[in-house]
Amino acid sequence: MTIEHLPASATPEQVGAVLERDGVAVVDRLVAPDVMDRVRTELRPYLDATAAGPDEFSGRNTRRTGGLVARSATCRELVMHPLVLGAVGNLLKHLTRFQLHLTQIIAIGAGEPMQMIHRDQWAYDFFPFPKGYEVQCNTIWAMTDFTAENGATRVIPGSNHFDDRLEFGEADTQPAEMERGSVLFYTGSLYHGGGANRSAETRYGINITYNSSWLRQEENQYLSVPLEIARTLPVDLLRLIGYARGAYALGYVDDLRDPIEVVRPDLANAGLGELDRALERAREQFSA
Ligand SMILES: O=C(O)CCC(=O)C(=O)O
Ligand SMILES: [Fe+2]
Repeated sequence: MTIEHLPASATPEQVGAVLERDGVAVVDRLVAPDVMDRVRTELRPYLDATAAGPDEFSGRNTRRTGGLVARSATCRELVMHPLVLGAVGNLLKHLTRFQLHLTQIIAIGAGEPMQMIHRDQWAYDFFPFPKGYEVQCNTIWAMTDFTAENGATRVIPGSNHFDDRLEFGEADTQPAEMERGSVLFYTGSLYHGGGANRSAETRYGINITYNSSWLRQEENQYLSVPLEIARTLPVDLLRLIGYARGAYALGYVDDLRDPIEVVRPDLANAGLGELDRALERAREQFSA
């Protein structure tokens, strides 16, 4: 089984269908290369200041720079990209709501060995989710070209249907090669890992992931995005980073108040639904 590549004109339904079947899909050149240059310019001081990982899983020669919603206006556009929100919404359509899980530039340095092959949903203390019940959908945008040599993410297409807690080696996997500006989608159930970087250059990917609003976020968005910045963000994005109730009541504030009121008192009693409307707009855009 090979990694299916779709064109930038693909619909959320098409991406969602491939994800349901294979657990992985690449959309080629979804944004122009200069978008990736903008990200690099906005984040340069943070990228330069980030230390390498503390353990083998994080990568001792890999730097992970987060807080991208607070730090990069261009990353906010990637987080809210209509095809991404549409595809994630499609894969996770059995959920009342999904949220932003983490934002991270993953810079795999030259010489880094392959990361352990894993499922990202193991983050939830290895809870054995029923097969086919997806709780997470991930993206990695190629900031540099992704090649087999420089550490393109290694994936096992179709492994979303496998049993849990399996172990794999590099030979079981394929590199998700793609050009700069392309985006790799994969489900929380897909076996994958960062590739070994056997080149002389650093491989940069922008990992932006989404999960069920009834699970905890890996990156604490309430603390990563300072309130004074949160107050300047569009409501759709605020909802997505967590200022919304997950399902019926999860995350309310004191007297059953909508958490968005704390950031935007002017929206008191606005009710649920902005993210849903954002998804609706994304769908309309694609059916037009
Ligand atoms: O950087 C990559 O290609 C993948 C990294 C990854 O899977 C992870 O850190 O969970
Ligand atoms: Fe992962």
